[in-house]
Amino acid sequence: MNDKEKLLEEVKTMKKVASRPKCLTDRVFHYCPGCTHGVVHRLVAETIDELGIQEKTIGVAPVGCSVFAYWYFDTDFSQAAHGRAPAVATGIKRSVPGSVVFTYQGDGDLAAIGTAEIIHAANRGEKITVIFINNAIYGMTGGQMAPTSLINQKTQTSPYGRDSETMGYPIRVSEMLSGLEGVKYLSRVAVDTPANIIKAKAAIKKAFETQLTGTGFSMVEVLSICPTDWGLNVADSKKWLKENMIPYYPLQEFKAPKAEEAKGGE
Ligand SMILES: Cc1ncc(C[n+]2csc(CCOP(=O)(O)OP(=O)(O)O)c2C)c(N)n1
Repeated sequence: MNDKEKLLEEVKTMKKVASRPKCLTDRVFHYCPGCTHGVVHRLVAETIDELGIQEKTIGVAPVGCSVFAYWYFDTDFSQAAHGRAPAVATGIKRSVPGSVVFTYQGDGDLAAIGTAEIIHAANRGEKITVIFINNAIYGMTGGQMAPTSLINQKTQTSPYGRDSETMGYPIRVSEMLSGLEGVKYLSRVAVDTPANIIKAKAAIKKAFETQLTGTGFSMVEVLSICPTDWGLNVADSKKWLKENMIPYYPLQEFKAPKAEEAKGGE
C-alpha cells in the first residue's frame, strides 16, 4: 500500500465531525476571497437543516453581492428588486400558508433604497426573518458609501472619509427598529471570529424559531467584512471590524420573544 492508499484507508476510519449542510447546493460560491457572505449562508443553511424546514422555506434574494443567493440554497427562492425583499417576503408569507420565509439583504439594499420596506414590514410585525448583512459599504457596485459606513471611512464616494456634516451619520438600523412593537426578535452579531460565528448561529436559529412560533418579525444584523472594497487583507479586515465597527455597532440581543407571545406554530 502506498502513502496515498494508506491515507485513504485512514480517512475511512475517521469520525465525520462536520459536513456541508443539506440545504446548501454543491455550487462553489462566487464571493471574493475572505468575504463572509459564505459563512452566513452556511449558518442559515445549518439552521434550516436543524429545524427540519427545508421543504417549506422560501428565501428572498436581494440585489447586491448576494444577488445569486438562490444558487446556493437548496430551498425555494424568489428574487426581489433592490431593497424590496421585505415587501416580496410579505406577499409570499401571507399567500403560502405554512411557509417559512426569510430575506437576505445587504446594508445598501436594506438601509438605503429599502429603508421604507424594512421599517414597515417590521412595524406590521410580518412573520418573516431578515438576515441583514452590514459590511459598511456597497460591495457589488464597487465600494460606494452605504448608510452604515462609519465616520471618516474612505469609500469610492467619500474619498476623504465620511463627513457627518455633509453625509450624515451611520444609521444604527437595529437600534432604530428595536422600538417597533411588531419586532419580536432582534440581535446584532458578527462573523469575525470563531466565537462570534457560534453566537451568530445561535441568533439566526432564534430568529427562525421566532417565526416558527408565529410571534412576529425577526431580524439578525450580521457585522461582516468586505476585504475587496475595504482595500484590506482578511486579517486586517477582521481587525478593522473589531476596532471600528463593534464600538459603533455593539453586539447585543435587543429583543427576544416571551413564551406567552407565541401564537402557536405556522
Ligand atoms: C433600483 C436599483 N438601484 C441601484 C442599483 C445598483 N446597486 C446594485 S447592488 C447595490 C448596492 C449593494 O450593496 P449592499 O446592499 O450593501 O450589498 P453588498 O453588495 O455589499 O453585499 C446597488 C446600489 C440597482 N441594482 N437597482
